[in-house]
Amino acid sequence: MPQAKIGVSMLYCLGESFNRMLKRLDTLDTKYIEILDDATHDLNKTRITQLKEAAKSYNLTYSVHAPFADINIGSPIKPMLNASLKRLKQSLNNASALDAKLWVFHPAQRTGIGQFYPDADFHCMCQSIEQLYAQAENFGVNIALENLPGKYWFLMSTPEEFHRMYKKTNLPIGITLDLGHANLEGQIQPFINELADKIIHIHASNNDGNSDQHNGVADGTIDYVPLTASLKKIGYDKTIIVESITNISQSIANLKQLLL
Ligand SMILES: [Mn+2]
Repeated sequence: MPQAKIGVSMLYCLGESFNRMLKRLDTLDTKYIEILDDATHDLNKTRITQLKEAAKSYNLTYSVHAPFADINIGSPIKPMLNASLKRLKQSLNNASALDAKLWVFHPAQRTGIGQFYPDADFHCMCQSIEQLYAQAENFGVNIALENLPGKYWFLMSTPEEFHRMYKKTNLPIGITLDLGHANLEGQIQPFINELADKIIHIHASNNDGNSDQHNGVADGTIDYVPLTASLKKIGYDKTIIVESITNISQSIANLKQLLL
């Protein structure tokens, strides 16, 4: 039986120093770790060396979450778009240096002037995706685009938008299915039904269906019992990362109990 690989994102300790986060790596009940290359935990040569040493000591496998603060791959303002792409390409380079198995990134966010340029953000995003994909191929890094909630002005909140992006770019790019984000749109099951073969990574948290709370997996309106049953049904054997900011070890334990 294929089994999902349960891991954890270090997002929950972003408010702590990088060194404090580093010390936590051997205390977690999993070997699959997602590092957020942003803010206080942004990567550099020294930190990559430290993380690689930790991976060797504790037998860890990394994925890297791209920076997302003030990043917009669909920005209509050229200097801003270029700054985003520059930072993202640097992060891809970091993921490659870290031997990360996957690099996860966010789609475009609508802007206050987007309504005057219908669809410009979508087309700009597709061009950015093409650039990032080419760069990732050069670095030998696998990448996956994440679904984000439409209510927070993001594109790519529904399976239809992913179908449209595939049609436009014709790239075999994978999806990171964020269950919490999909819950805000009532789209969890549609994603699993329509795009099972594209989902190569999952972010697991929970919420009340209204705001993106990143609660532990047991704390919200997502019922993980039928959800994990449907993941087993499609033979999902890739990574599922706890991306909550509370109840970390309980969430890992819950997923292990449901999936393994
Ligand atoms: Mn996520």
